[in-house]
Amino acid sequence: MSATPPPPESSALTIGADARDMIERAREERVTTVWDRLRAQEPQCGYCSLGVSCTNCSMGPCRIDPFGEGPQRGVCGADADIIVARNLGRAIAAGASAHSDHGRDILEVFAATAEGKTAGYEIRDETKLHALAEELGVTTEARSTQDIARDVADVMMEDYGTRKKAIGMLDRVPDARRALWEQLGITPRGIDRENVEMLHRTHMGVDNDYTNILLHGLRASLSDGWGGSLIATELSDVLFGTPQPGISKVNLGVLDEAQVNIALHGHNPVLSDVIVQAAQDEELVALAREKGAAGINLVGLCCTGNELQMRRGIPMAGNHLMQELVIMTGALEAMVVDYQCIMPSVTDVAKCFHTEVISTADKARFPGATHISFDPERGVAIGREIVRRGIMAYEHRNPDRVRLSTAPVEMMAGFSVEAILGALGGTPQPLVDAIVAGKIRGAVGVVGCNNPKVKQDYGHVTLTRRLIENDILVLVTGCSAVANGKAGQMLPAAAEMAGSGLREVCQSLGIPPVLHLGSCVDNTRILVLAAALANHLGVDVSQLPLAGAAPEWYSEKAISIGAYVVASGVSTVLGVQPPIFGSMNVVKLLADDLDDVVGAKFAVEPDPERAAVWIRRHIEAKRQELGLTAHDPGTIKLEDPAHV
Ligand code: SF4
Ligand code: MSK
Repeated sequence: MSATPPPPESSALTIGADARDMIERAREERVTTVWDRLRAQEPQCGYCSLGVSCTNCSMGPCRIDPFGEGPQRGVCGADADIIVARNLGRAIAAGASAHSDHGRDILEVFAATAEGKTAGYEIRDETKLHALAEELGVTTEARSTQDIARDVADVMMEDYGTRKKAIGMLDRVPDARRALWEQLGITPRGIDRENVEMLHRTHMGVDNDYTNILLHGLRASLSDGWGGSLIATELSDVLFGTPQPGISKVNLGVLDEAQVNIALHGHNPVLSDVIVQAAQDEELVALAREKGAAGINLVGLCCTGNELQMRRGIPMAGNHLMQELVIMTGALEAMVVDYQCIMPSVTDVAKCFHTEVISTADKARFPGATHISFDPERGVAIGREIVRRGIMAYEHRNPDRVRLSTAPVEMMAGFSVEAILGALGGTPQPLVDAIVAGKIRGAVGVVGCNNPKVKQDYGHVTLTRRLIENDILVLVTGCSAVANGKAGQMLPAAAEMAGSGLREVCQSLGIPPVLHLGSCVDNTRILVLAAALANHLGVDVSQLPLAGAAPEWYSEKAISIGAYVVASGVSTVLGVQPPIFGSMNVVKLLADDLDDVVGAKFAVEPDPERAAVWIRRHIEAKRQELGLTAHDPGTIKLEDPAHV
């Protein structure tokens, strides 16, 4: 038997000094991390990687031989096209459901707040509430905020289980795109409906046309992007405040050895917002001091962290692959989790330290964690109870086991669409002028997760850097925002890294060349901005010099995001291969034919340098089609022989 090869150097796994240090510590202390578990799984199943395995019924499981020598049909007769399309359709439905259910949870708290039945919540952005009410046809004149909020909640509830022909916020979409969706039969009718229908269609013996399944996949994803996720974003702004740019800090160095450290992890801001209130409670601060700490230090992880960072300036400890490593610092008293992207392994790592993992959502339980059930009627009291537990855990910290070696980095966060338009003087025209003049060639949303198959943050940071060097404005959300923040690319001073045109625009506005638009549900902010730009110019979104990228994606939510971005007219590059390559028909449909159907398509390119070339070519082609021929000073020459 051959000996197991040694694990790769930590520098091959991540570009972060903070992450490298903790990976090495984990090895020294024999604590298993995500990278170890990935190695233990390798080689991963080739059938599943190609998307040609199926477990949809008990006549299976079945698999199609990609080399054409073994079975070409499942027991029911499904071929590779059907199986790949069904698997992808179900992944879209799962991702869209996750985001949309998050939206529903916020909607329920919003509705209860309108009824005066919550503690610790209020309508913080009345202007936005009024704008939403007008958009949704709710009368605002001579009515109280509570009455308006109650009606807005009712209308939004209907978007989930509606009998209408279309969900409620589609008037933001350019007319040409709306007409196209109608013609294709992919206008989202109801959020729950489209996802339930996807599960129905992909049951054995229902939809056996891969094109038809995938068209419905676009519809399901649109119910997320223009429905559930958009509700999450809009109501979070109404309840917790619409973000405005502010300076915060990022990386593991935001943990403070002298304080009680509590990490807030997951996606939903409803509980974390009241924890922020509780952490300022004088009685609890006094208790922390009594226990010997200098105070209470809240830090964020993943998208709950993004929500808090952009509204409250709470520092960000890290993105997806940092969740085990933050416990490895030995300085974390409590990790409070809500849902999504929380590895079940965090409770195992926590056992090696004094950290208490506290789960809070009844739909997301973690064996080994303390469960404190979230109830908005007792929001503040629950927030206090959680903070108190963190303080009590501080007594068990072993100072000799604390290892914090990295200084935090500053970053700017909080660019809501309202903040961006505000910086531009209330209209997209200055942005349009800069694009027409060629100072800004176009804009790209670089979004999504980390994946241990990719060197952590390398994809996000490299792609973003090449784009800004080439005068392409970058909008980031989710884990990409954390990666770029850690790399120092999200401060106004980072304009120095940009090409001359983008640099000039950023310096005149005092903004970074990489703008933080928020959490994963806030990808809707990118959609809304793109639609506003298209409406301003009287064109469709697909005509604009825009692109999307998810260099390190891992989750089903990212598949839904990619699908709704493409269905909205923005071509998107994926850095991790999706499980579709077992069907060349599906690959051709998504990477080629879709362009003729929705004016946008997918590409897969693991190398961020080459992905930057693909995007540059795409953006310059869009500019040419619009007749924008201003001088192109880019550093990536389009005639370079790099192909995607
Ligand atoms: Fe096999 Fe068809 Fe059942 Fe899938 S649905 S497991 S391909 S028999
Ligand atoms: S947290 S969905 S790993 S971006 Fe939104 Fe990060 Fe992806 Fe989760």
